[in-house]
Amino acid sequence: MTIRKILTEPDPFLRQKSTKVEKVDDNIRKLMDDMLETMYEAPGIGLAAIQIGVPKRVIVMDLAKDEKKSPLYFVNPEIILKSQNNSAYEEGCLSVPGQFAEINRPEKCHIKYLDYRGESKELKAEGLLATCIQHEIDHLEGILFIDYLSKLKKSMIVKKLSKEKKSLERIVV
Ligand code: GNR
Ligand code: NI
Repeated sequence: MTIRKILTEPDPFLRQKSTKVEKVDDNIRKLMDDMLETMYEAPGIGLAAIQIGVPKRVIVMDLAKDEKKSPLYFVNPEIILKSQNNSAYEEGCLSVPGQFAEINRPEKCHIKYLDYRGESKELKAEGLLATCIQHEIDHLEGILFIDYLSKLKKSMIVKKLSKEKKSLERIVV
């Protein structure tokens, strides 16, 4: 398994729409293994393939609070039902480092996806699981949580991240 670099805003790659996986083969499983290791190392509770520069509809997650790992793998996830009522959750994103904001999303959702073995599955999600799945599926469409903020708040965050990136580049070069 390999730890891969996580892309951060502003990076045009993060705005790309990811494409459907035709078949869950060993290459896709290797991608999921790398994503999981990268996510644990970050650390984060979810990661979409586009965040490591691969525009495929693949997501990994692990919401376990204790030491015991319980990885979740989602290939070609689709939301098949959303609850009418929303709930707010303080969100963060590995591609938007150091920034957090309350985001409103449907409280519950049902999704359909392929698992690690390529088998078709359905899942009823609520709470943090529902929030995280919707956050990750947004990544597959090129959407970041800061897109839901006011223009002003979003532009302040993007400006800050651009500055941080520029000063980092200066050190690296
Ligand atoms: O690590 C993460 N935490 C988190 C917290 C609240 C809502 C969503 C998330 S996902 C985020 C990791 C990430 O950026 N996934 O794309
Ligand atoms: Ni994210």
